[in-house]
Amino acid sequence: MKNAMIPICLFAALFAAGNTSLAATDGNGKTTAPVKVIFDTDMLTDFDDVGALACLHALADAGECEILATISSTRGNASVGAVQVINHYYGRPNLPVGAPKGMGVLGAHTGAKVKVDSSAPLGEKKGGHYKYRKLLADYPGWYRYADSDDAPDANNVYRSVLAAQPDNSVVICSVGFITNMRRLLETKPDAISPLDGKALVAKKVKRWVAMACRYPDGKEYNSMWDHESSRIAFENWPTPILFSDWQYGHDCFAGRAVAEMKVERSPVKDVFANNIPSRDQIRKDSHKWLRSGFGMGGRSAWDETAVLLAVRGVEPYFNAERGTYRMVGDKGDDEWAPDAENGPHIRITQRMPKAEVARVIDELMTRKPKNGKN
Ligand SMILES: [Ca+2]
Repeated sequence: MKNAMIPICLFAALFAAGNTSLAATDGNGKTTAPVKVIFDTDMLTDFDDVGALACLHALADAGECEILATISSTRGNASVGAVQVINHYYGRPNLPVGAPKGMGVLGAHTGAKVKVDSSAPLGEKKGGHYKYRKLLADYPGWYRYADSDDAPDANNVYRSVLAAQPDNSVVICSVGFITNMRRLLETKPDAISPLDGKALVAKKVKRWVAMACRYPDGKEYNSMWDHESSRIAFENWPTPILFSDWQYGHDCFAGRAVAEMKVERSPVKDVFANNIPSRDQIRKDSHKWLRSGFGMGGRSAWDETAVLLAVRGVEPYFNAERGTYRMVGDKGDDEWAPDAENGPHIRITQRMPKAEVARVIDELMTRKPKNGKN
């Protein structure tokens, strides 16, 4: 099935009760099932990934979603270990984890040529995957894979989880590179499933929510750094894709409330407290900080908005435009082509004021884990 042939009714369903309302009950008091989510994160340089995973766990604690797996899109670093620390904090230490093999972004930053030496001293705060390696140093025993390369192949995790789920039931939420979606599409039938990757996705996945791309065109981190995978996945993905793009999240600031939480021991608080500039710093040069993705409310909530979209849907937070995001040229540029009738993609735009969306995100991120470590 080509993307352009996705029937309109599939898009209508994205806005219907059960997709857009709380999982516990919809607007009419009808009980709805928790949204089944596979979370895919780069957990590499930025830290809105931590906020996004915190939101997801809070929504799972509330019965609004079920987390099926938490997968890294980067390799040779502490990304899987950092994910496991957060999973442990929320009382879900055994969630399946995985990482890509053989392709995609490697090491401590996007241009890295070598993997992180997990046995090397932590070193200076600047660069070097510091914030995530620090989580592993501060929370020993809360993770299994200090090196993401030791984690299972993301393809096997995706295929096993998808094969075990009801048809048309899984939402994939990606807040990092697109590597794993491309690799999944290219998988062959195996002992896990007689279906190839594209057929398995078409059968089991309801929709893919991606934090990626820049409106109306340009370069965006998640879609740019493994742009070949982005191009292949966007062109061949057999379900609707919803985008929370750079344009939506960049001026939606969340996380200062997390940084200022009065809790003793929280990896979520630690990351936000260590990486958000002070109110005084912002006050002195707000334009400079805005260019870097910081505001009085905290950090640009690119990844957290994707989780909100994945679990609670478009309404009441967002408006939606239909069209196509596609990769153009060979340097990682993307562009949006509006197509209100037949576009296979949706990008969200502002409906509720972004400060209100940020408050929803902050409320989720600051919830105490229901069954976790504290
Ligand atoms: Ca991310």
